[in-house]
Amino acid sequence: MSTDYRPMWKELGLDLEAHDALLGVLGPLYEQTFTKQPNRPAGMKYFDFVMSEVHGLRIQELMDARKAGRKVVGTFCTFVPEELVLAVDGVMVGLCAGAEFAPELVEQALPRNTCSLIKGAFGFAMARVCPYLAASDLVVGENTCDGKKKGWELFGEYAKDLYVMDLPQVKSEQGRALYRAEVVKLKDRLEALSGRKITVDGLEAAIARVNAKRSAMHRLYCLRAADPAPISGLDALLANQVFFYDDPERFTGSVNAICDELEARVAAKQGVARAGAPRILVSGCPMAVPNWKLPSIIEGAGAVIVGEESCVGERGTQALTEIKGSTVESMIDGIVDRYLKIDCAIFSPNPSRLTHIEAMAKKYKADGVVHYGLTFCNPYQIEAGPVEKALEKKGIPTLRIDTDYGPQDAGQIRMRVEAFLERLKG
Ligand code: BJ8
Repeated sequence: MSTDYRPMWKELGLDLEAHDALLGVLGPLYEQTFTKQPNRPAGMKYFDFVMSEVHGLRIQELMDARKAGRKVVGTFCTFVPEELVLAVDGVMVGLCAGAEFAPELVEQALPRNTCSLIKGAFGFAMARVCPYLAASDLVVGENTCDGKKKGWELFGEYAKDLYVMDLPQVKSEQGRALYRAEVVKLKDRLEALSGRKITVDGLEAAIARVNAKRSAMHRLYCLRAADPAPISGLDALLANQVFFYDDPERFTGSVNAICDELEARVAAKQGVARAGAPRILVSGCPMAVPNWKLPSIIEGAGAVIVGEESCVGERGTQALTEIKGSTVESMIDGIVDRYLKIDCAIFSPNPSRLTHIEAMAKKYKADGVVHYGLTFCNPYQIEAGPVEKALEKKGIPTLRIDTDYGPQDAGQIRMRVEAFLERLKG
């Protein structure tokens, strides 16, 4: 970081010593994971810059937005419609949850058998090291899995203002009605927070802005179908992660610029791995920054990841929001329809997720699927069994990895991944 942001972090109430310790780990981890990859697209320099300033310049921008009267809304789930936040001229950001921090504090509040993602969110909050949380005027939680649902009852202590959306568990007519009512309640809450009424024009423009971000990602995903793959899974994951932090227009422009470069690479048959390298689709729990453990192991073993069936990936971005009708009410219907296509494992039953995994495996010519479950994540770990069985039955080799954020099992995972790649060769 080129500027001294310590006064800003102090103003935000961060624990400067703990925050320094976090940055001291994050910087070298990023260097070691990303910058040494061979044949990286030149456009990834933008993401290197974003990551180098993820607690600096971007936070400064959020503070400037707040000074200009805009509201910052922090979230942890892809079910919170960004369109509504943008329609009140707000800024939406994903909150830190991708690393373990201050476990001794966290385990005073949460049981040990809580997933790393929830523990991570609490660790960053309790240790006061997440500037995104500190800069958020409102945090929107959501009743998805039991861990998050009960966690929100405690999380309010660490947020300026916490609002919890209810979510259905079943995609039925009643489920849709419940989600729609919750979207309307959130709209009312955001209007009250910002002092701005959502208009037809404002909502239409907001939908177009979020769709543009998603379309740029769709373009990137499609290019990964090429063999040799023009971009690594790690770099594509990074773009998926930055999706939640960056200014929407700047992000869209940067991803489209990378896609221009990747198109030229595909035409010239240039890739990040050799043609014929084993191609892996990763499916399962979301991977928030800096959770790069499993992709590093997979690509370090000589495979290339060609898709992420994940909320930090194609599950989160897969459908565009249709601009329905010409009233705010009808556009809300378009938003509800789009978000209810997200195949999160908290839904029961959840058959469309399997259909999506199969379709992605085919589209990106994956040789195998690695299913990623965070330890103690009941929804994804329970769904992993039937997903594995169904994929194997269709001739798609599948490896199930259940892990947490810690490095202790990295060696064991590496061995299992290597054995899986041997199986793919056979
Ligand atoms: S829409 S996947 S972002 S809920 S890993 S906290 S499920 S115990 S993150 Fe998610 Fe929204 Fe669904 Fe997507 Fe619970 Fe599992 Fe932990 Fe999880």
